[in-house]
Amino acid sequence: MIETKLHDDVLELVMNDPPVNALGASVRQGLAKALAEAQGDPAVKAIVIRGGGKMFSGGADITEFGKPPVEPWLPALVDAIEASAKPVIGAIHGMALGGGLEVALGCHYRIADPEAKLGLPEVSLGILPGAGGTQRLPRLIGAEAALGMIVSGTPIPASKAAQAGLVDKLSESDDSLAAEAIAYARTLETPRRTGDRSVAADPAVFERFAADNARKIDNLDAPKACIEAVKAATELPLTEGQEKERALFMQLISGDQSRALRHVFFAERAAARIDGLPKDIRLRPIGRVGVIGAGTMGGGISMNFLSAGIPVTIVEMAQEALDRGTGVMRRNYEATATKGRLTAEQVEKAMDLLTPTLDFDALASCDLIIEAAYENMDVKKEIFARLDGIAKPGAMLASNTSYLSIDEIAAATARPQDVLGLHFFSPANVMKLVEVVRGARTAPDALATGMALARKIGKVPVVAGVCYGFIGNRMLIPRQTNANALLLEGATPEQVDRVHTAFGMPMGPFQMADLAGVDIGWHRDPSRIESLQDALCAQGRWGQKKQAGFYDYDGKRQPSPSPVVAKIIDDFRVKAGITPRDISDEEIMVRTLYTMVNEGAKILEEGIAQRASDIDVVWNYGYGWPRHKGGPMFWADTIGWDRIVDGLMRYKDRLGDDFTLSPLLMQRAAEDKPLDR
Ligand code: T1G
Repeated sequence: MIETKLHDDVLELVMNDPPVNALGASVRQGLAKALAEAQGDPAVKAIVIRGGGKMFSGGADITEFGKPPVEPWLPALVDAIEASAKPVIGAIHGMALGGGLEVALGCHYRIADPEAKLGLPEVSLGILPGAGGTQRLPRLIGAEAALGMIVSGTPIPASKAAQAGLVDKLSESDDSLAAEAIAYARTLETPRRTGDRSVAADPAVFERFAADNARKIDNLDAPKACIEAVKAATELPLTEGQEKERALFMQLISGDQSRALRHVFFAERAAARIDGLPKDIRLRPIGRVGVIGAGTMGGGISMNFLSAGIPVTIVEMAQEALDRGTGVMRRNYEATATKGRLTAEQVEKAMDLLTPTLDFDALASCDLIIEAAYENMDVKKEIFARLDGIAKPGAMLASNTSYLSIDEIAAATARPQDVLGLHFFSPANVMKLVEVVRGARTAPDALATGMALARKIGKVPVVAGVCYGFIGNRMLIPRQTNANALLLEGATPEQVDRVHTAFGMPMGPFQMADLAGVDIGWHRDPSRIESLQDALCAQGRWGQKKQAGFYDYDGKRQPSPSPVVAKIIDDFRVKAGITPRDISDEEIMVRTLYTMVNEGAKILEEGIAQRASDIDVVWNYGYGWPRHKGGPMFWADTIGWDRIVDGLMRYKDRLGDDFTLSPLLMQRAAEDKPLDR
């Protein structure tokens, strides 16, 4: 765990606990022991602490949280490093995050590889730096800069850390870091303890910071605690400030929000695992990707691969559509460059990898072909039948369908083993989630390749089985059905949406319908009016794109309640003989959120999702479920499955004739056991 090497009079301590040198008990014990021995060793004049493998350290071992603490605690270890009578130098490469950076902050000096990143991401786990970070970082870089790092949780590059005074020296490179650290240590005679410093700040700094960030940190416990802890650093000596930090840390770590955020952290990583598949399964090489359709989805999908340096052949039926699609892609890249997140060269490099063509046969050179055409089964089957005769042997054929059966599409080919779903979420070049849909006959290596490729292009992939809507969109069905029914029974679009946004969703069902397009799935016959959607679409109320949907929109796409929609709803009520009634927010919650959880339990029972936490990942990354509530299934665990069952039973008569309670959900309520354990 801790490798010690004596270089003449400099002792090098190397943390070796792959993959991230998490500061688990054995690493802490090893560091503490080596440090203590070095104090009494006359041969040692200075000490260097370094990380083995790919980084300095990814922080405290999150898997230890919730278990009985094992000595030495991390704060005590950091204090011991700072108390060393001999100079201690942190040599940072890769990443120094959380407790890892706090170990470096306990060191008297810091040297870093120019490519290294330093950060305190604890806030993203619903906690705060609990090993002195909130007290030492402000003493090194000032309160305001420390607030920014700690409350955002975003790592900074070593070059910026050096400018800020967090890093004392930059090495020539990663390779020379170790040797340069030893040489640097020889130039240092005495310890320089950060804890001996003080830091002053106008109290108004903290109020202003909280006010400026109110919208982002509202409803969240950890950011507020971070601000309080950094403020304490400007008012208290180190030890008292550390006591304040500890108290805040202990409050946060046992709270629901931190439990939920840690759940999301591990759930995302668990989703990458495909049960039953060998970890070292041989992947198919993907040198070129073909995309069929240059519309919103096809263009967005293509951008993911181009940005990852993977050439794309994009096919359309007409030159005008092809030109429009490639034009949108270029404009998207240029917009990103305008924000400084891309250079002009990077834009050109990405666009140079794009081969737009009307020639369907050009797809013969592709290793993966993604169909992003019109959401119609006949259209898709025709395309896949045609692909079957063009694509090279072993090429993977994927559909971006958001609901339809991959098995039925695969049956249109003679190579069902090469067919899978890659369901991107709109806008495809932005949203992280990809549902990787495994057909009954999808080959394991094709599935594994789809998962690995999704991660390679920066996505969060989740395996889904075949059913209507897979995981996410299938759970939207009961939500939307009940939301529409609630409108007819007396609720308004804004009331239903407000229940969801107050819960923490970025938008409610009707705001989402207006954004995505009310006309999705509409039969396009304005004379046929059988539903609210039909009525709205017949009047051209197709959503934001038409400045009118469930809401009216001004020129800046700002929504306002629509008297026209209110009238449409009233007319429907009269026709259906419904007398509107007052509807409570609680009823809306049960009928639109509890029903989603019930559907999630069915998805789990049917094996459509591998595990409950995968369903949470889908909702976190595909629909903006508030991460501090973990995800639909984690949230149900938190509020209690019995409460879900009770709520659904209370409104059973209003949930529609085809509503059934998931047996798994009832079983968990009876046993009061979480789904995944
Ligand atoms: N503890 C335990 N396991 C960890 C871990 C950690 N800190 N970080 C990563 N892992 C596991 C991860 O679950 C995965 O496991 C494997 O390592 C590879 O991770 C007192 C209390 C460092 C940027 O928040 O952000 O310090 O799935 O796939 O893409 O103030 O891991 O293979 O079984 O993510 O190269 C603060 C969390 C902790 C950083 C590397 N630190 N980690 O990314 O690999 S709290 C963090 C990350 C703290 C102190 C407080 C990333 C990474 P498996 P990976 P990666």
